[in-house]
Amino acid sequence: MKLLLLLVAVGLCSAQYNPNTRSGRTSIVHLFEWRWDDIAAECERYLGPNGFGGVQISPPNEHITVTSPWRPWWERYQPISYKLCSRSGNDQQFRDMVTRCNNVGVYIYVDAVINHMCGAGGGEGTHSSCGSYFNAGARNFPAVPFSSWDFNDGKCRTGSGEIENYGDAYQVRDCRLVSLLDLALEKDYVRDKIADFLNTLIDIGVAGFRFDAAKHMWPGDLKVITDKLRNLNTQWFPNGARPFIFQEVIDLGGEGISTSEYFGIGRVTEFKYGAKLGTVIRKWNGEKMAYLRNWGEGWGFMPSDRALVFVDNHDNQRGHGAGGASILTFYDSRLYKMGLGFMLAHPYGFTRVMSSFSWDRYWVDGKDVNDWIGPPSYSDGSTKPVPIKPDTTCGDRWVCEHRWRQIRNMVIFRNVVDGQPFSNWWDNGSNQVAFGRGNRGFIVFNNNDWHLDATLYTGLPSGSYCDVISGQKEGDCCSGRQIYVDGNGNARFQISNNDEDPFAAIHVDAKL
Ligand code: AAO
Repeated sequence: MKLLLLLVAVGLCSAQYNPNTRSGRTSIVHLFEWRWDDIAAECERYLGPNGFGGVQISPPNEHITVTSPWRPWWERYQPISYKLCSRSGNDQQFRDMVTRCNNVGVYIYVDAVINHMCGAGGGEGTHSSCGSYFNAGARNFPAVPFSSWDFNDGKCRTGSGEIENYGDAYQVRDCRLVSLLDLALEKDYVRDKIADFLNTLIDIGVAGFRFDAAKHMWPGDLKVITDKLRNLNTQWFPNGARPFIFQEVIDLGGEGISTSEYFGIGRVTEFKYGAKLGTVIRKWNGEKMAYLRNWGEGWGFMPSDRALVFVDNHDNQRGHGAGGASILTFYDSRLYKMGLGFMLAHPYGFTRVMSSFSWDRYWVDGKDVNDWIGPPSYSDGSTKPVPIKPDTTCGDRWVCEHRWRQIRNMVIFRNVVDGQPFSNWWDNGSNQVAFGRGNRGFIVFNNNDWHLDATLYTGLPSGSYCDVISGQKEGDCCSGRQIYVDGNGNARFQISNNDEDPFAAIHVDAKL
């Protein structure tokens, strides 16, 4: 009995850190601004068959609509109510997506915007995605309902009512982030409204949440809210399964708030990861890939089992949020693929892949003034579907990084090596490095300006393997280069610095 209680207690403690992905699926993809109908189809035709664990979706609840003159992507971060109609689709489409994705073992993670409602200057009217009336000036959101009692206006102590100094934790939590009306999460009424919203999503069948702007909410308030959440829907998840929680807390060091304050609630975004990895792969500040030998906690990151990691996100790929110019994106595709390759091969953290839409960047004084541009859309502002071309890539401005062969195959690599230790590191003291994952996978990078020709110990069983970066195993054939591992586990790798992708990866499921 004691043992049972202990197991239950351990289960409860570890619960919100567990992504709930189906066994053998180890990454999620952020299908930024995709419509629910397209996500449902993508789960069935692509994500399920290729081993993706889940999808982070854009905020599903009612949001402001901004036409100035075109609709920016960021309107979805300005809630008007918790009704499930958004630029991505309505309530029925949302439910259909969750059911269809869950049925193929790809789970849905909701971007939950619960820190605030729309901006103070959002005006009055029904310019909202379900047409609900609101009045930002009067703090009136009748479709929830929230009124002026439910906001932090009286609590914030800066003159402007805005966050003025990120060194002051009180300002960051009690004042407005870029004028967004800050909800009073210490009020039971507000907490209950938010918990009701999240519980509705849980009952529909979602597997977890990204807490947007978690840094701007007191950890104690988030704890009370998460304690009100129900277990996941047992139609798809085990009895007692808790929602996966990952919190957006930007902590590059040197501010008033640190990520560790949030470990009691769930996982936390590790923003140092993409910022540092970008610096290393770009070889800025004297960084070299050889220094990645102790990547992870050794670089001052949070504990691996608390971290949600990514190369770029929807903010820092366009200069919002944090990370700066070092962040790698699809615009730097060659380096980007290497960054993703490294992240997906390395055991640190729970990994999220970004899937973007492109826009025409236009730099004025070092800032991209087109950073607001929304997803491909029709003249009435509604989002266009994602067309799939015969070569399996996406059309329009949908980038679909998750469908790039190199990235998709590394998502599979991570599944194949799941649970295996980081092993057999090699480097040339510069930017040629290699490492394995136990006896199941091995990866080699050449980020130097010269040829790599090295015989390395891989730890893999002897045989011929197909490199899943230059191609992949198709039946008994390999469409890319072949690597031969000898009876001692050694293999010769030759990677030119001029290769389309200067890295190679092999794993036991790509053995010929
Ligand atoms: C839009 C307009 C605003 C307008 C507002 C209301 O752009 O002009 O006032 O509407 O009408 C998104 C967009 C916003 C948009 C908003 C609402 O990004 O442009 O505002 O929707 O529509 C902070 C937060 C972080 C946040 C990030 C963007 O801490 O939570 O800003 N990310 C999330 C979402 C994001 C969304 C929101 C939150 C709001 O992912 O998409 O906004 O729901 C420092 C701090 C960070 C802070 C950054 C940026 O970072 O540490 O916490 O992020 O500043 O202000 C170095 C430092 C690093 C520093 C960074 C930048 O890297 O090391 O610490 O520089 O200075």
